[in-house]
Amino acid sequence: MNYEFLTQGQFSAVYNMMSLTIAAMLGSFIFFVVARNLVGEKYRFSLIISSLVVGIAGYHYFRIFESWNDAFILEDGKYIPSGQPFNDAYRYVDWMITVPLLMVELVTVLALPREKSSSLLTRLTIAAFLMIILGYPGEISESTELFSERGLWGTLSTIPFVYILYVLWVELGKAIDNQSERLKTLVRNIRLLTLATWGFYPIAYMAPYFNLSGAGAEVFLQIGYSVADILAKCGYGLMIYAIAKEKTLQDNLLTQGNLATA
Ligand SMILES: *C/C=C(C)/C=C/C=C(C)/C=C/C1=C(C)CCCC1(C)C
Repeated sequence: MNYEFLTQGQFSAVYNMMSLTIAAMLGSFIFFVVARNLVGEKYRFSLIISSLVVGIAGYHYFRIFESWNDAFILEDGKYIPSGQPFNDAYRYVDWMITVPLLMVELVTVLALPREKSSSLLTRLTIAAFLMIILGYPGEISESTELFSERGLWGTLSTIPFVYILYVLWVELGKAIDNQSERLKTLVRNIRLLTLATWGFYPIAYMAPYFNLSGAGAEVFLQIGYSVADILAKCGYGLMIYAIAKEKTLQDNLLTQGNLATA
């Protein structure tokens, strides 16, 4: 840690935000488990994956929260490092599992033709995994120079990141061309949410380049990660649910129509 202490306000802001994140993950977990029964059979798998994602993230946040709590002790009204390191590595372990799963949620809920679906699934999950794995060596390197290990791994990790955005915008757009306007809007929205929230992580990664260090930067990063994680996992899962509901509705209308004309 490159700072001497946190004020009580700084410590509590992170503490409370992490606690809120655990609550959001647990609440979403229950919601997705129950909501599985409210959508058509074809879409249940996506909701199971949504519950898995928030379940895994909820557990990791619990560990991060504990680690934060153990990393400081209150002395003379200030929180000073206790000597136990704050273990942030849980985040990368979490992303390694949950980020590919977020891609699975999206592709499976669209119920595309089998071949299209498996091709998208394979490429998106591998790219998501590579993006996280490649970022990690840079994250733990101490260097703050642009042309350093951090810069190198960050750049490598950005390649699959850009590839994912390309697939979501160009290929996925084409794949849902024949779907209803309402569904297209829902997919457009979830794509925007993905871009807006995923964009935070590489920006946070670059914090050392902007000389963002010290207690204030740590507090900003921890709160930023928490907000981004709630939106990218709970909010995202809710949007997946909305897509599943819409597709269920359309499937029902279709069978009713077929029955009527039969
Ligand atoms: C729930 C957690 C999510 C959605 C995490 C997403 C993480 C990323 C999009 C991370 C991306 C990175 C880069 C594009 C370059 C620098 C290294 C990373 C891993 C921070």
